[in-house]
Amino acid sequence: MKIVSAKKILAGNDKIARENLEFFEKEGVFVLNILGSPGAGKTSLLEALLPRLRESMPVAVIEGDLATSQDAERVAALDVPVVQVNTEGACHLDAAMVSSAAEALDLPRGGILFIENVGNLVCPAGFRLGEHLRLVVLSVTEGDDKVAKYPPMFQKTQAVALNKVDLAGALEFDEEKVRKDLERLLPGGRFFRVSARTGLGLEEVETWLREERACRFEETSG
Ligand SMILES: Nc1nc2c(ncn2[C@@H]2O[C@H](COP(=O)(O)OP(=O)(O)OP(=O)(O)O)[C@@H](O)[C@H]2O)c(=O)[nH]1
Ligand SMILES: [Mg+2]
Repeated sequence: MKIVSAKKILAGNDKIARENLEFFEKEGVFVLNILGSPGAGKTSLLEALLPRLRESMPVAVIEGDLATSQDAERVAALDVPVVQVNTEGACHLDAAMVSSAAEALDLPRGGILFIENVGNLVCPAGFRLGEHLRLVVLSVTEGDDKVAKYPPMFQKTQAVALNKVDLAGALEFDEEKVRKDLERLLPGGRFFRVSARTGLGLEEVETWLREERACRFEETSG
């Protein structure tokens, strides 16, 4: 009987992810991997951010879902280049899928490529895609215990956006608890309070993205 260890599969994925990152760097593309539960508001956040960002830089999106092209259609409605990956059952994107999708995409050279991962708070955490940074979208409707209960997702990101804060008043959501759990799991990580619906907090996310891109791709003069 042949047994393939998960470690070997992850090592294979990491190798392709490194190649993806090299390719994106060569092409001048800053890449953000967006993760979070189904329905957290990943696509809604993109719909709110893309029109703001593309005023000054090219943007593009890779959408990951088990089935349908519904999220890609939402992005395409904004006239933003987009490729939908259907994982046909897989609960996360992997680096090879991103490599194929990038080949099919009009690359946003000098701008930002967003990758919306499959909605899932577990599986996508272990699979690097070739991204520069990760952003986990957590919504108040999921409950304030999710950071503590799903640690890998929150340990392997650089930033968390707490979304749907416009609904917080209708829920018993303890934001202090979430902040404390994050300080423990992700010390020094960025935290944004946002509402994709009202636009609250989006300016901070936009500024963060611009700065993170600039510090990697824009040479400092003087
Ligand atoms: N009130 C409120 N609703 C929101 C907000 N952001 C998203 N929603 C709603 O939440 C639902 C799910 O949003 P999506 O953006 O599709 O979530 P998603 O994370 O992309 O979902 P998957 O791709 O299926 O994982 C939709 O009905 C949105 O209108 C928000 O900030 N406030
Ligand atoms: Mg979505």
